[in-house]
Amino acid sequence: MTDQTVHEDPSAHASGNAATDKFKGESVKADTTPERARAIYQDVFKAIGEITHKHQITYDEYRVLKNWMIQVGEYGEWPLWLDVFVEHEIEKVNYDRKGYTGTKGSIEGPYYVEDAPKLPWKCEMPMRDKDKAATPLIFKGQVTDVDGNGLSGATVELWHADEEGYYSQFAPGIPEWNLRGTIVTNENGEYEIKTLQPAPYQIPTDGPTGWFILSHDGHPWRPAHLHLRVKHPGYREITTQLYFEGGEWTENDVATAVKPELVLDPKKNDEGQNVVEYGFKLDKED
Ligand code: MBD
Ligand code: FE
Repeated sequence: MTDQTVHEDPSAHASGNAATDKFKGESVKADTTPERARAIYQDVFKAIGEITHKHQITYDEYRVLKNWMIQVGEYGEWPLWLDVFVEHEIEKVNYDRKGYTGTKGSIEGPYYVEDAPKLPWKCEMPMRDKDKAATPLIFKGQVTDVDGNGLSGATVELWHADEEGYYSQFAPGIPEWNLRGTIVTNENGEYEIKTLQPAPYQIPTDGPTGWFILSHDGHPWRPAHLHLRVKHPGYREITTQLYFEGGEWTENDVATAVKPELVLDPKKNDEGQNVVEYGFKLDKED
């Protein structure tokens, strides 16, 4: 393999470090009291103690763990590893509360970028000629309140991977806002977006998150998905993902982030485009 082909590939190092750099730009704070912090840390260490005894963890294994954690940091993969293996439970605890009847949420993942360019309600996502060679996907619907009233001027942020499974800004050689946009709904809350049918996403296997998966004979795949964030003043914003019926890995997502309410079933139109309608229902802000 020549040097060039290595650098063409978005390696674990490159995508991990890009995700870490992006996250470092965010403001990070929580108003956790010392009492709450103590209760949480005591439970965490109790669980670690129990697991250590139950499995009689060896010194070799402890040293492998230490080395692996160092590598996760060096590859910039903490955002990736945490979002794949931990975020789904955090999402359920925080957004799947009783009393909300709006559209289900799902994890944000490591590749969201805010302030994607605004697009009109009926639009085509920014894409390259090679993206246009993929199967087009027409995604249309309406943002409403829980009673079905259209929400005009709502924003639907959409971001997803290209047909090869790469995200702009996290893999080299892709235009900055490729397959990213902030769509503004029309007077009835509607949108009609032309994009491409995404492909399954493979967690890089040349970095510590991939090694972790391979070490327990797991698979590194997420099903094909669209990421969305839907907002309107006065309503609870939704961060979610949509998946595809019958798609590879939809039943077996490495990130455990598929919910049955979030699976689309597009139909082909006469022009060979996939067409699907899906609406977003927003709960009132509490
Ligand atoms: C992704 O595309 C993603 O959505 C998540 C949650 C983790 C890794 C890659
Ligand atoms: Fe994703």
